[in-house]
Amino acid sequence: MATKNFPQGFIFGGATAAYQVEGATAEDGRGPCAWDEYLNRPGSRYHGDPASDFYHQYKEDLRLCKAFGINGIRISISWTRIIPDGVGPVNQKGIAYYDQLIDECIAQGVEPFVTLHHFDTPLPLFKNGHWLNRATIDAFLNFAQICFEHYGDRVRKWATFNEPWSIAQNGYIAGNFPPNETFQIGKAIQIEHNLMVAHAKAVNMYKSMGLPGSIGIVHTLEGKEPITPTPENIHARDLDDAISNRFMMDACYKGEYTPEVMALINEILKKNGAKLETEPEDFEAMKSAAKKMDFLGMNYYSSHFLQAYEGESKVVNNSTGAKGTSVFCLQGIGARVSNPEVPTTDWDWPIYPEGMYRQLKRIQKYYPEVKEIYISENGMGYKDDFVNGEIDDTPRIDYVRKHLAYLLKAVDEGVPVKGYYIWSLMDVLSWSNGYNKRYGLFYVDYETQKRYPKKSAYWYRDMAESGELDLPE
Ligand code: BGP
Repeated sequence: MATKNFPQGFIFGGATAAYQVEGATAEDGRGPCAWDEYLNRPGSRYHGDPASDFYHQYKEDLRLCKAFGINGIRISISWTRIIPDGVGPVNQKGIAYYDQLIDECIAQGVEPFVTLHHFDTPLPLFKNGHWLNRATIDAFLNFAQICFEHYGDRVRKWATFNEPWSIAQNGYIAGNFPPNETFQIGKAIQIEHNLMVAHAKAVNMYKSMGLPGSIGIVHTLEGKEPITPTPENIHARDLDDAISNRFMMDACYKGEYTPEVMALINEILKKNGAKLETEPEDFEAMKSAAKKMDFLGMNYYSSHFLQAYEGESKVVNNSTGAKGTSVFCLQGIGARVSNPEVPTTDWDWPIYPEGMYRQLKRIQKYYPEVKEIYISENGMGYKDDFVNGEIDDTPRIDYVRKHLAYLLKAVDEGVPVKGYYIWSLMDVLSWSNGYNKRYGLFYVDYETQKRYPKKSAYWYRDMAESGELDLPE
């Protein structure tokens, strides 16, 4: 089998997020986040406990990382462990937990990549308007400052936010994240902007503190392609690309909304009877932060195929793995349709590895300001079969291998990708699907919380140790 080398110093990572792995939602003074209330509502199919019990088992997970050649881990800090009400008194037990976790990462040679906000907004702030309320920005900056002060001596990679677009889209358009609103496209754009302001101010604060690490953001940058290259479908692609990707890439790396992208956003706003509110100081913060950005974290799972669409918004979320049940049509934007030539997961996510390469090349073209890129999430949701303690997840290996082959092609062409964090390190709670959608290198038996390496874990270990990818046929 032909092989290809990874660049020297490449990070072979595994990704997690606090709420999806820690469990222990009521321990040691942690306050509730929006997801606690949502997943504890009557009729909820699953809860934030036990998740993967990382709160207690992080040492075992880091031992497994080391044993399997994994030299980087994405973790996030639960805001309500540090500040239980979102604002106000600091919880020393929360501070101590992340102290120990970060120290253990370093002791095991597994570099922590720390995200400040991975969807888990404190419940009181959420109830008070979430990211539509600018007071949440100030509360976030206070939380960020505490984290930088406590952990900034040891953490070398910080991300302000995970996937602002998912916060906006899933919470206000698709309705499968709290607050479960649907088709509020104007609110979603306003939230994107407010998150960009919070991000920029946090970057500026970090850079004023003289700490030794680097800072960036994690965006979900799904590919956007016209289903057929008609001018109407290409325009639908451009609209979806603007609201999902380029609006916030502009904010982070150019420090402004470029006229081309803003024209597309204005078209979407107009067709949805909405208006964006901004302050002059927002742009001062964004301009200054853009020059200081050290890296981009890019999450890539899939690409969407766009068709022109003139009707009202309608969305059906496939949250159970019933293949072929998704619908996603947005007023003023377009319809995401299935491409018969592209396979999908059971949750209807198109599997399109070439899309990762195409997206990396688009970043190289449109955002030459981006100095370093980490693929901060990529992986395959799968209903793994557990047979006598063994898990043969060959489809996941194929998925990752194909994406990595395209990643290395982009590297050959000068795209500065420095690492890859598979989603996920171990099986975790899936926000809108629960526990039967598994992504991990390590299988978690949620009854016993015992970990079992999957076939993919051994494959990943051999690749990390050799620094070579066995290329797909
Ligand atoms: C990303 C999130 C992760 C993770 C992943 C898989 O959007 O950053 O937290 O959940 O998607 O998504 P899902 O669990 O919905 O399959």
